[in-house]
Amino acid sequence: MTLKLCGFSASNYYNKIKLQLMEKGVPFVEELVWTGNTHPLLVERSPMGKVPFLDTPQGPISESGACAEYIEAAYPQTPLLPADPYAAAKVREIILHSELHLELVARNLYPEAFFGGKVSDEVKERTHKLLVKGAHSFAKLAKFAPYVAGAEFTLADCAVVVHLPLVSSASKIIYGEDVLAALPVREYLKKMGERPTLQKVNTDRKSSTEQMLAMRSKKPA
Ligand SMILES: N[C@@H](CCC(=O)N[C@@H](CS)C(=O)NCC(=O)O)C(=O)O
Repeated sequence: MTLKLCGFSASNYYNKIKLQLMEKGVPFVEELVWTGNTHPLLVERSPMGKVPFLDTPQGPISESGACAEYIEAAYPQTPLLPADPYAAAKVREIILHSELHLELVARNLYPEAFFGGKVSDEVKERTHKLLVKGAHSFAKLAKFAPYVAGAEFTLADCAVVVHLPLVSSASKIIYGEDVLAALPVREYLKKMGERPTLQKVNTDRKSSTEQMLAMRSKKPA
């Protein structure tokens, strides 16, 4: 059975895994699964109803971190984690940091930044403090030399290349300033944008985002 990546291409966590699979040359198929529902086909495979999840020959796996580790272990070709345990831990540290202290924090702003909703001033204020702290500490970990964890393309690139643009644009829209402005994110994204794998992810992301926004606008309020 070919590995199946389930979810939709507008999702950054989905794209983190899609990029990993393409960079490694692992054959996979995509199953379009939207979220925001309790369809048994979704929650039986992803208990939180989130995407992405993988359908493997042995069964489903949810949570992108668990999916990424499974792919590295099951498909050792083109490893995206260093063999050295310390170097591998530093890659994982960047991924966790970018998700726990940047992307998941910025996510509080998405309803207003991207979906025409409203976020309270209190949430905006608290989120700003956390984002500034997260960005400061991310700057201590990220190398951008030229890849985020150093000289090699790793799993950390698969994560930050899809998360950082969302953090930057949400903060620019809500606060009028980019909380990541002190980091060379623009140059990094430009360089990464030369990769055909990321170009494919971005093309699919754009059409999936249009589809998602069209569906949302048809939903009754
Ligand atoms: N911790 C999860 C986060 C995944 C996530 O939040 N996915 C979003 C799409 S980008 C989602 O499924 N949202 C729908 C929901 O939370 O119900 C992971 O790493 O896979």
